Amino acid sequence: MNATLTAEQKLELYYWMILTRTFDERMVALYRQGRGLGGAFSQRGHEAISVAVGYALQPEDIVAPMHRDLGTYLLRGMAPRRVFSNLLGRATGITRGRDANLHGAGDLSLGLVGFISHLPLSLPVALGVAMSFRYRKEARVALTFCGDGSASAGLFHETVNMAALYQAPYVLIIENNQYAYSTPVSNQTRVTDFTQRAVGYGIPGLAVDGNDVEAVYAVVKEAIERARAGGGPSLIEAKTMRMLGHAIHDGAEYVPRALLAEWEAKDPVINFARKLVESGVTDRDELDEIGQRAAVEIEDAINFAESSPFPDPASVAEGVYAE
Ligand SMILES: Cc1ncc(C[n+]2csc(CCOP(=O)(O)OP(=O)(O)O)c2C)c(N)n1
Ligand SMILES: [Mg+2]
Repeated sequence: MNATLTAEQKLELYYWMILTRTFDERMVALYRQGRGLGGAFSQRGHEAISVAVGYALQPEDIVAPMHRDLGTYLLRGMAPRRVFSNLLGRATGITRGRDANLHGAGDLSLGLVGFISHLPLSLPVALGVAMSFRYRKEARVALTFCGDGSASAGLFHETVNMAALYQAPYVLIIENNQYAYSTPVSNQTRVTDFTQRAVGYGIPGLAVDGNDVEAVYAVVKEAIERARAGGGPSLIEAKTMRMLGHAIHDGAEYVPRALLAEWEAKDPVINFARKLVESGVTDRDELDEIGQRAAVEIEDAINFAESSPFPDPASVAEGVYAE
């Protein structure tokens, strides 16, 4: 399967990467200024994964993202205005002010299953979706994410086993960002090579540099198309680093500074920009222009969100259950 990207596609990927990064930076700044509401989970460091996945999926596929998969939300067509409004608890947000982060924020018309806070419950839910595609003989794929920490939960094993047994059109990305809150991977499991788990269930397990958007795209695209063609599920471990704390309140003092510096040098957005220039795909001016476009879009989203109303208290009982 040929996953070669054209120059135009690479620039598109860069746009989504910088849009995701800019959204995240502005979100963090807003919270630090006391303009946020509730908690906020920075995805800094995860851009290549969430963007590549969003890019590799087809419109008919279904994805159940986690709390650090902002790029996937944006690529599915979730407008920055809607996401920012959600973070600020406004009536114009995805959950109409019911939740002030990305938890539960889905939209099935965009093929997005809302993130389920109880980890890793998105895994069996996405498997249910994949099984429905299989029963209906539809050439569609369900993809979901799991953290290095969530991969220790019992449901992870039950779900992967069942997906493998029934050869479900299912793709699972383990985002190994080295930490689960303050717990490093080495304190979580003796098997720190997560692809080995795939062996135990008889499905392909592939490791990929989660900071290389083109590499993630190639691996994920292949897994998606294999699943679509009836080839069954895949487990992909994308290695990256959570560059900030677990959430906005967490300064992550427990993360060695040297480790962060090591990963800072592998920044997925900066390195992709450099690669695009060095390989002659584009020049700095064009990248700056794309960055400007992203900045304008995000400022518009913030203005829209901050000037949007909070939900009417009288509507509190509306939309509590799935409609
Ligand atoms: C069942 C359950 N227990 C605890 C939590 C609280 N919690 C939220 S995120 C998190 C850490 C998850 O780590 P990981 O799976 O590695 O994902 P990351 O946050 O690193 O992306 C914890 C313990 C939860 N959401 N659900
Ligand atoms: Mg983690």
